[in-house]
Amino acid sequence: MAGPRLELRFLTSAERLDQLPSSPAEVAVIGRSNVGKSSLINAVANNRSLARTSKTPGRTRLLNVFATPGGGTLVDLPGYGYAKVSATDRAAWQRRSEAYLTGREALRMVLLLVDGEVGPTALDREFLAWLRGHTLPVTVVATKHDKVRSSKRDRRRRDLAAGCELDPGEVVWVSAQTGVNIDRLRGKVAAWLGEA
Ligand SMILES: Nc1nc2c(ncn2[C@@H]2O[C@H](COP(=O)(O)OP(=O)(O)OP(=O)(O)O)[C@@H](O)[C@H]2O)c(=O)[nH]1
Ligand SMILES: [Mg+2]
Repeated sequence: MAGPRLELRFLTSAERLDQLPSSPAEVAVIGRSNVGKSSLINAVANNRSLARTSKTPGRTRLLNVFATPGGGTLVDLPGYGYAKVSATDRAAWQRRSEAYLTGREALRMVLLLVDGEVGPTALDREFLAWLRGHTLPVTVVATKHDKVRSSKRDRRRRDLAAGCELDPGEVVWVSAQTGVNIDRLRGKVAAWLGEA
């Protein structure tokens, strides 16, 4: 594959903010369960077996941390919105995620993943509003570009962006499967991590 490289290796899994390693710069990947967070990390790193992906939603339960040779980190956060999760687990997810997002000093960018075929959902919009309310830096990344027919993509892109209160050009729409726009996103991630 052409374009910039971003070398990432698995560093650790943490349950809480205070268990995370120190980092000079961090990018967090967050979104609905099954939206394609782990697949996206693998695509960006060009390594299919880095982050565990699954057809079963809710597989990623910990904060999985990946690091570049320069020390910058990428964090794969547990997904939200999975119907079969108990109210107690949901509350725990919210508490942990909010603690992480508001307490992580190294955080340079939150990549909010939205399913390109269906999103944003009500929960995505709620979460985006919460991020903006806390003035956290956020980039909306739409996933699963390959699942929308090319004749429908312009419309879908506009609707998705409008649902996020963004201009269509502000949303990066990728596919972990075909690699569309992965180079572009990789370049951005590298810059946020101070690798570019
Ligand atoms: N067609 C297509 N399928 C994708 C794409 N990205 C992910 N998927 C599929 O979507 C499912 C979920 O992908 P994951 O990467 O495990 O999703 P996740 O957001 O990490 O899920 P959790 O860890 O459960 O929150 C898997 O079956 C993937 O193969 C994509 O770009 N295109
Ligand atoms: Mg995952």
